[in-house]
Amino acid sequence: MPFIPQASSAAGRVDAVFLFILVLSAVFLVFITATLVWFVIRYNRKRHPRGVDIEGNGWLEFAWTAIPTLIFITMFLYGWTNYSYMREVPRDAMVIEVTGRQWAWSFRYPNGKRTSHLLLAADRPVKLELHSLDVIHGFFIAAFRIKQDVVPGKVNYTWFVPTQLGTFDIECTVICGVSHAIMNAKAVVVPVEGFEAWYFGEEDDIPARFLKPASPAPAPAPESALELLNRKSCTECHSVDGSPMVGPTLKGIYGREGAVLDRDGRERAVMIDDDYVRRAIVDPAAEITRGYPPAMPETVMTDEELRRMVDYIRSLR
Ligand code: HEC
Ligand SMILES: [Cu+2]
Repeated sequence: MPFIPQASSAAGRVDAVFLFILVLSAVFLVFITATLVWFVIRYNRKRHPRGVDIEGNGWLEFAWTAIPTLIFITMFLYGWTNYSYMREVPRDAMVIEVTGRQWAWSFRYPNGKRTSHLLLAADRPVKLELHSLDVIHGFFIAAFRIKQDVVPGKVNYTWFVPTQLGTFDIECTVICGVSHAIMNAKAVVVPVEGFEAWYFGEEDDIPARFLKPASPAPAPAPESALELLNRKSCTECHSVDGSPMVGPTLKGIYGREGAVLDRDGRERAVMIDDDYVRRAIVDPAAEITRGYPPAMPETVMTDEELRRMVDYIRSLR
């Protein structure tokens, strides 16, 4: 019945409370509207040309006070028990640090691994500690029915048990700047063995095979350089066709001269060559392209991936 999968321990509870309040509200909407229409007809002026004073009715007043009070207390208790379930983190939950910044999410696991998507083991509880580096963001996974503000200077948290294998959207729900709409990531739920193989293995960021939807194609084609830029979120801020986005386009910049501001705000001319491109990706805060905000996040990548990015940008004449 739900349109979005119920993929976490919290989902069924949130839906149940929501449905309870929705049905109650619908019943009252019908009841009040019907009473209204009935009164309009029954006490029409044509039938009752003269108004009559009505004295109090003790039982009626008692009923319309007591029944709504009981209903509200039921709503509160039902909501509260489920809310407190969602606030009480089990002790064995894995704690993952989530960082929100304009305009990307990043994740840090207890063993230090950093990723740009959230890889999770099915049926294992996780606690997410939410940090913001700049403004207020909203951490939302619809399929898990969790949503929590991410506030600078404050650590919020949420927890859940992922109960379904699959890939689910992570979104930002607070208008946090021009590129708010691209502040997305994926939550990928895999069987425990797959998670542990990654967690205790060599790979740092989530390997591409986890992000691709399961396809019947027997031999997956090797990832193209553009796909690599997509997976690392580069193309959310950079075009490869010459149009400016949040960041400058990557087309045709190689081999030209560019103007940058260094950490002290001094302007300098640079030659856009391998070294410059490499620096711009690895340490984006060191040199800021003139005319653009210092919005580029640091990205986790292997040396091999970095080499392919630089090669690709060089080839975009
Ligand atoms: C959140 C947006 C964002 C993301 C994601 C992002 N960048 Fe950037 N990038 C920018 C902005 C803004 C600038 C210009 C300001 C600066 O230099 O930091 C920039 C500058 C650059 C430059 C220097 C361009 C020039 O003309 O001087 C390169 C090269 C670059 N980015 C490559 C990348 C690559 C490769 C990735 C993916 C690993 C990436 N960027 C991810 C926003 C982003
Ligand atoms: Cu945001």
